[in-house]
Amino acid sequence: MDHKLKPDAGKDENLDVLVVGAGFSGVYQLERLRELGFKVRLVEAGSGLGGIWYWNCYPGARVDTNGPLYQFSRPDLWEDWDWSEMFPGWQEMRAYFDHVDKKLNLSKDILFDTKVTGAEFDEKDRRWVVSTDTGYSANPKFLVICTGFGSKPYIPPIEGTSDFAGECYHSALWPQQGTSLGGKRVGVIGTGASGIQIAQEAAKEADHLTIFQRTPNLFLPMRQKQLTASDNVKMKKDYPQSFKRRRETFGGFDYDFIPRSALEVSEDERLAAYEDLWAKGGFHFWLGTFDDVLFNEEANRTAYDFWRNKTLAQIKDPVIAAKLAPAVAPHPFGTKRPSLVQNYYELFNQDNVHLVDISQDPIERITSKGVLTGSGEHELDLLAFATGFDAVTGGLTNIDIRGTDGKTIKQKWENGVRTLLGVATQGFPNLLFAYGPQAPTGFLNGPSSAEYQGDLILNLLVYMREREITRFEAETAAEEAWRQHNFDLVDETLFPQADSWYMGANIPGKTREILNYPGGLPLYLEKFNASAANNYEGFTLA
Ligand code: N01
Repeated sequence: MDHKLKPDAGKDENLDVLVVGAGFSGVYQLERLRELGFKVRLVEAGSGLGGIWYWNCYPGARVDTNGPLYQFSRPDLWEDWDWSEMFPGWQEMRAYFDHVDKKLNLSKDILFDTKVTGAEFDEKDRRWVVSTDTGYSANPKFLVICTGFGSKPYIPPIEGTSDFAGECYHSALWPQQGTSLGGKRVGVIGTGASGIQIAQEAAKEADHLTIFQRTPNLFLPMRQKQLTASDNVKMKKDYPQSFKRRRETFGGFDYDFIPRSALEVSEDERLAAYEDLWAKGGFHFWLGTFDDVLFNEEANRTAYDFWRNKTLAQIKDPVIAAKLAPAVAPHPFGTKRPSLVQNYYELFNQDNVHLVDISQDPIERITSKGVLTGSGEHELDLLAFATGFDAVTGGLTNIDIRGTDGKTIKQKWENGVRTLLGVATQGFPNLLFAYGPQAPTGFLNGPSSAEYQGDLILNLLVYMREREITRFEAETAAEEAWRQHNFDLVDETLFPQADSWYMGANIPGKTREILNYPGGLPLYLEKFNASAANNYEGFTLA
């Protein structure tokens, strides 16, 4: 039986909370708010749960966190759930969300296929007036936006795109019914996590694959593993410890940086440590490395050199190898998210795979037949834009959310983001956001954020209810101080050197600034809890 609510044009007049978005954060909010006795509804633009895992159904879309940590920590949700792979694909993530839905009976409180288009704060009633594209509206006391870091796809304005006669999709807007790559001439623009995952699948079946690379990205070995029932039994014994450990680590994983400088150990010791991290796979070589690699250029260079040697060894053609792993690092290692690969570099040893270095051979335009670069026309049947997102802020600025002075969040943040503790912004009372800007977000495992940051949001709502407080608003001075704190932290690191989405630098015209809290989860929790312990210092409560 389909127990999903259908989109309707109804109105919810008496909600305590409206949650927007049914990814990890939104689902966590819905379940916990219900449990705490709030009257809550969730609105989701897609037809199913999963958020990023609903939209990103391109071939090869896959988690970059080892599955056991990429799930909710509640035992009743994992006790009878087994993972088939260490790094699950999007289909398995969707099945997982279905499992969670069945267990928690979430869908009965979710309006699917309903996109929130606008929200305005009604000061008189101290309620938000929320509108959607289906006519459904709501007047909740609080609005909790969980649209995530990647809900606004970015398609660069390349001349002629609409002339292309073949299939053309952004990675995050892939057709839900799928499309075959077999026997086709496939082109992929963009070599971030999405681009290389599509490429790895396309190289298996496509007649020909052309990868358009602007900047080499520094990928790490995933070390995928198929999991048996007994692997799952074994892993489950460790789950409680691993989940507990997340709170103590920078990225919400069950491992952390080595508390030593890469430069204070002997070369042999350093190489042995790097070999070990490399062999472990996943993000170990990034978030489990020496603790100055992301801070000190010389230390970083040792990681880059190691990475480069490992990478060059996988590619036969030295000209291609130099484009994928150049002698001069395109950015300090780890300052762009180092996506995980299964066999990406080896693809270039195949006859049907071709790399176009568009930094040297730029795209002139897209034609009806394919992509025209200086060296000629690359004819294609399918063109994938894996060109990323207006990340971190796009999910919020995309909605016409108007605050007390009638201005939108987009207008407020035109010259830089201002938030208090990465969950609220002045002028927008009773509005909270999860996995958004100036919170650990892109540095943090998604489910860890959903739970840890989620609890901070819930605590605030409970605190207010207990004291019959009906309005909160971030204070200007406090959010300026939070912004400065983010800047002070990032200035100590190498992150500002990369044109990454972490820095808002992947979108032309976007303010270049750190968008993800660079202090790690423990410090973030400490700062937030200090405000909470001081009656939510920095918020005006009324
Ligand atoms: O996007 P990206 P993504 N002309 O921004 C290129 C998560 N994720 O969707 O580097 C030509 O990383 C751009 O080039 P350059 C993960 O957190 C996770 O791949 O700017 N090219 C770059 O190569 C990830 O970090 C998984 O020079 C243009 C690419 O497009 C985040 O999502 C899977 C261009 C964009 O890379 C984003 O990843 C997928 C232009 N005009 C995504 N504009 C998992 O594994 C941009 N590019 C869980």
